[in-house]
Amino acid sequence: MENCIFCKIINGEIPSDKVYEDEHVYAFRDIEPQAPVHILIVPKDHVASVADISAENSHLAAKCLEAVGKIARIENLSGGYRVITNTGRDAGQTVFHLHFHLLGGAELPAMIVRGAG
Ligand code: DGP
Repeated sequence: MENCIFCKIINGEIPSDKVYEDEHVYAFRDIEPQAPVHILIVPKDHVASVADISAENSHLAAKCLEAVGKIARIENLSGGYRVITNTGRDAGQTVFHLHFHLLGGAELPAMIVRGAG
């Protein structure tokens, strides 16, 4: 999609530190890492967010989630990791191309989904 920064990364217009790629998925290191390992896993086809997942495109989200375990093994995240997807303004989504943050490599700090921590 025109003017989508992640589409430009996927098609090579903008450089990225790629960690994994297959037919449907592209994964690269986040430019502002919030953990020792912080990878963004995105579908190659443009979907704006979880709110836009439908019966027609849900296989793209599934392919991203299938890639999570593979990438975690590549990155040696045997101690565990967190997967986050921000959806919409209130959640802090800044790039409107569906992406899953894969965070790990250390004990992660408390976040809202972890309750009192
Ligand atoms: P979110 O706030 O959930 O929409 O996360 C967007 C993430 O994308 C944020 O952690 C920073 C990252 N990001 C934005 N622009 C670039 C870029 O050009 N390259 C890379 N590698 N990451 C980017």
